[in-house]
Amino acid sequence: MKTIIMTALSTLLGLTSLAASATEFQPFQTYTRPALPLNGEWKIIVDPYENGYYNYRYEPFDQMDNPPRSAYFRDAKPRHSGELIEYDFDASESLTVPGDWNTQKEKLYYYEGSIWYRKLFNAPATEGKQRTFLHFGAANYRADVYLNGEKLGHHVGGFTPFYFETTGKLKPQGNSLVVKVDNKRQRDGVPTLNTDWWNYGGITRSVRLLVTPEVFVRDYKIQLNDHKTGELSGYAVVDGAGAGREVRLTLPQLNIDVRATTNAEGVATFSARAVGAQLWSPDSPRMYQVIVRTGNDRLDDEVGLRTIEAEGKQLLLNGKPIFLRGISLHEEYAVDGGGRVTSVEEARKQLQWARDLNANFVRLAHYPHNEHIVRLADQLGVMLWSEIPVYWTINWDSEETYQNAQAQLEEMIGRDKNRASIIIWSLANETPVSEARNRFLTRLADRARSLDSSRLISAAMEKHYDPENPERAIVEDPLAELMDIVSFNQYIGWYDGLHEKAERVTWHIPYDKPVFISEFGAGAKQGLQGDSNTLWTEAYQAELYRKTLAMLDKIDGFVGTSPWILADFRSPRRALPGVQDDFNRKGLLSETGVPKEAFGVLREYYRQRALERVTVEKAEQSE
Ligand code: GCB
Repeated sequence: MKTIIMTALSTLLGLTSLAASATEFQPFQTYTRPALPLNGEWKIIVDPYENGYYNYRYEPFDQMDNPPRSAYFRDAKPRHSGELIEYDFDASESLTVPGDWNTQKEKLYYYEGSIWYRKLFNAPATEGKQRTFLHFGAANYRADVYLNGEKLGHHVGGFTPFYFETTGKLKPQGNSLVVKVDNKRQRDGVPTLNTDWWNYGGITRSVRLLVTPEVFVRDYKIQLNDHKTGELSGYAVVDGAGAGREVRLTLPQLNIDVRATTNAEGVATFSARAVGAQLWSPDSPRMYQVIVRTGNDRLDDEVGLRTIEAEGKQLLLNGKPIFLRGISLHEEYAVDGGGRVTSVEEARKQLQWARDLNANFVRLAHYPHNEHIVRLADQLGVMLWSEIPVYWTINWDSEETYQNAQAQLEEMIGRDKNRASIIIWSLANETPVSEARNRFLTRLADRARSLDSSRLISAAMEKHYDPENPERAIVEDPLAELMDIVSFNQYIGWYDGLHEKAERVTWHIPYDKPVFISEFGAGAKQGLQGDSNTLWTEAYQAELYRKTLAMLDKIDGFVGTSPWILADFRSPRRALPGVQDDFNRKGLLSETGVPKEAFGVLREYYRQRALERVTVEKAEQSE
């Protein structure tokens, strides 16, 4: 039985009302739209006590009818020599946007709290009824946004986009945009207090000002439903229109040119047939131009067409079995002391490292990464796993936490649903089994399926041992029933015995589903030589890779793996001086990109895997 069930397009139409505030996020496809970038230098005030936000009775200024000029978002200057204003953005220091604050100033390396950002800008020229929107790629973790002293809204969640309409709110010159970014970790947050990555704060992705016509194409989706017939379906969401508006979808290279009419929510649905389309795959990442038009608005994009299915224990890309030669990745580029990835070039470098490993698949851990890397993966033919930071010990009992996780899921899918490279949405990582957690993740899985029927759903689960046989590993979790692919992390040879244990362990995975090992690994300090039984040496890590890969090869239904991890990454949990120094050392590369011995082991394993597939395909062709 195919585990992908087509969901009626009508269930997608929860995504339709007008964009008003970031707290009611409706997807907005902005990447290919022209925009005024508001990147570069922003003035900042570091505010650990949130003095610019609360008065001395701890009452928030932005909830007062007339916020005083001492509120930092008023961006005030003394009007006369007797006016007391205890801040001054103009005279303050600066940070670069996009970017984390931790790696830009030494004093902010460990900072967790609020920083106020301020940018002055002139409005772009607009005509007639054109509309304007301020769009943020991401800010970690909570952002409160103010324009010319007025609150536009706020957004929670560090890795997904948000935006506000600013039509009628811009002055021709000298607009003051103030953003309070707060990265304090929260027990009820997503993620929660405890993770294994650096809590980089700041406006970490681009800020852009978009100008659109009064009525414009805010969002669209196109998907290939059947690789044999070329049947496509999709929809476009028109903002500012009610029913009866014509929308035109064109894929010129496929001679597709269809028209549809919006319903009362501004949604137009399409179906079409892609005759003779070349399907997207890692070997041939063919992209097709897409144009969605309404009135004088036009959204340009490029998409790959592919199907991905789980059938029994097989994973099928365009109907053919595929093995995921993967690697996990954090959104970090620590070369030259850097932190979060901020540019296309850095994202490209990360994918290039993955390709040097002969990988065809990358797990973007543990939160949605920047849009650059997802789009580059489309172009380069790298399949992706994208996940939300439902990690370890989220507060499963809190409805607010659930809504937060669901919003992040919707924002992730909303942004990236047209990217052929993404084949798996992952909902959670290493979460402890309980009734409350099962309920939480069941709801999330239902939501993900209702938004997107063209991908697989998974979650990184865990193994346990048979109480009667400590070398019989079992993957059994009620969550597995809900998933299209059974994925789990395991650390035999690191947190669980030494690498020789991998030679003895057998696996019991009682599902008729593909099996994916989403993590394994060992720490090694690049350059540390020694024997293969000594922890932290390159030799130990390399030996662990050899033994683990041999073990995984014996698992029935093994369709791929994304070992942990491509490059060493910062984590405050990693304190060991001289070895870790704030870095998780499970990278196959050092944080600056120098390969360790295990890099070569995995590269060779993947080379063989790729060759085997070519051999099978050749044999099939000659049959
Ligand atoms: C895991 C986590 C990952 C950690 C890794 C480790 O299981 O999913 O986030 O960084 O182990 O190195 O311990």
